[in-house]
Amino acid sequence: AFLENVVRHEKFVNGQYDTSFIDKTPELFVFPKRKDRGTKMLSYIGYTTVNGYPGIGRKEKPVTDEPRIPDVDLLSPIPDGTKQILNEKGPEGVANWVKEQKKVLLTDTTFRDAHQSLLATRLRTQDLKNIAEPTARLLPNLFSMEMWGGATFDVSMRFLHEDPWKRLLILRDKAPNMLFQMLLRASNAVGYKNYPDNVIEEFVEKSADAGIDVFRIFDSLNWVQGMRPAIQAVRDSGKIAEASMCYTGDILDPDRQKYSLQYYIDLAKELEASGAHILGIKDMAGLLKPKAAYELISSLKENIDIPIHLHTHDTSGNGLFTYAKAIEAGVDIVDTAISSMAGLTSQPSMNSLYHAMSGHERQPDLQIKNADALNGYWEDIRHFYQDFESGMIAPHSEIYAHEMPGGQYSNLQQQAKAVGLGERWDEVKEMYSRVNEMFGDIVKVTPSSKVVGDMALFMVQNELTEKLVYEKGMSLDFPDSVIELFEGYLGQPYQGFPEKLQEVILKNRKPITVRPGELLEPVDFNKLRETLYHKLGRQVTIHDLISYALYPKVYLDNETFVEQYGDISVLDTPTFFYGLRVGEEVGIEIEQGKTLIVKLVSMGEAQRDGTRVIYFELNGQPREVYVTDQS
Ligand code: 3PY
Ligand code: ZN
Repeated sequence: AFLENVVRHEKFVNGQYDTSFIDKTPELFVFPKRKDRGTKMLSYIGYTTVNGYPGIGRKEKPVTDEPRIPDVDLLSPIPDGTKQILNEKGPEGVANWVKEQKKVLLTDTTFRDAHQSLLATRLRTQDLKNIAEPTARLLPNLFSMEMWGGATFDVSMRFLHEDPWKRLLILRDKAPNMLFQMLLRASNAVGYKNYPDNVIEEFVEKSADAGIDVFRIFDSLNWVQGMRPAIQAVRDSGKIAEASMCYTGDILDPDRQKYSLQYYIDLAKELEASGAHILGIKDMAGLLKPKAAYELISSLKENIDIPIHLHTHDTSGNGLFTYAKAIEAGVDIVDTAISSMAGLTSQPSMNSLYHAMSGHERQPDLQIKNADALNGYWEDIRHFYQDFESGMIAPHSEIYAHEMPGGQYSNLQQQAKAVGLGERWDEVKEMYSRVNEMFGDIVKVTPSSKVVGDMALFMVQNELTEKLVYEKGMSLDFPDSVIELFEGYLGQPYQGFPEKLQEVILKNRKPITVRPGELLEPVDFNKLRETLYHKLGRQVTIHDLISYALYPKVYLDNETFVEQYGDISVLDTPTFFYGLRVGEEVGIEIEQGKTLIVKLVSMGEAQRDGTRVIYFELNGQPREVYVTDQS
């Protein structure tokens, strides 16, 4: 702090100093008082109580129950699971083991895609941590738990003010018997654009070290060339490469044969040849109809040797029907979620699938009573996040028209609200499918789906029709993401870009056709470490570095936030989102054995400048914080 004061001093800056400068300048010895953890915490609670949480706004704190954690004996050894098979036999050993199983295997997506799809990815680590060990003990027969990747990475920093790496390490510790699975957007890592190859390599290696076992790798345009570096990096790390093809269109529709059965068979063979241990079918919007699933899986089984893992979303309500047909056709693993976090834009319910397969020789080996016991916890937890629900309460068969991924639905809805289009959501959805056609019917999954969403929002906001886009296009400033897609920076779509639209969007820019990774300069991690060290004034870990390399602004904004408010991941979720009610008292365990008791005593009126005094008790002592009322 002293040196900071010296170098900031105007005499120092202007070079007007001599050796007596320090002696004669007493203000150098006045150090800013660092706020203690308690004060930071009160500032956050005060601010949130007055102004609300982003995306929720100022709102009465809902009445919720303490989540029901199933009774498990925490002292007995945790039963072995698939993680032990990987440790003993390696990735090929796991793939062989999967093929030997007669019964269909299950992945539990509750910790990732289920809440990404139902609750705008807002599940906090604390709520995952509390149920991770019971899950590991109660459902040791799962193939894997999908618990990282996709949108969880940026959302944890951007909105939850957490470190995504810590989540991985914490959960890893609680569930040592489970294969941990993540969703990796190939060269887009866990971001929305292509990164240099060495960033992908570093990310995969460190994720593997921190505990990821199965990497579901996909490219948002099904461009295998863009997936190869990620597949190789996973193989090099000794983990399981589940290379995936995204399912779009409808193989049963004779009028939509751009993405035909043959297209998927060829793609699957290419992925197998590229080193996949498992083939993933990523039906991100839930478009795979039951008969199509039967035909697709049967044909793939004839054409490839590696096991097949099917992922769908239950948006249409047909998810279980699709799974039943896929299971009959020989699919090896399917993605499901715990019932109270299943259905609609999420995965089909694991509990329901178990019952649906009663009497069938491939019925999953699920301890159904245990799965039911976990249900209660998630039912309670979901109430904490009620303000992030999408509002979809019934099967939504329009999905076959707009083809929006389940993971995007609630997020795009939030984005629409944020730009004032909340009331015009139906129009946005309609526009989304128009944009898809304009783009030449592309695969829509993060990040290509985000580009389609951005373009749809842009067109609705600016009252543009397709015709107007062509007429006025040369004078329109299209969203950056749209320009990048058409420049080729997300890779190449199957059968290329529509040329006329590409010209209108790119104007004088020239598109690329090579893999973006061939053009992007590698990141110099040593230099980056120095830059970040100077920005933060502390030692930085490799995890900090990777987060910063992927999301420089989001990462730094979060650092500033944490500097101001401290580690708020320790707050209980209702308090995190809504603050406290007057008179309410909560205990906050800021570290093991150290608990702050916080009570909101009263709130002063807003002054002319918007400031309000919030009166708390902290461990019984009166404390005040000043909060700016933003209303
Ligand atoms: C993601 O990439 O986050 C997805 O879930 C895509 O479906
Ligand atoms: Zn999904």
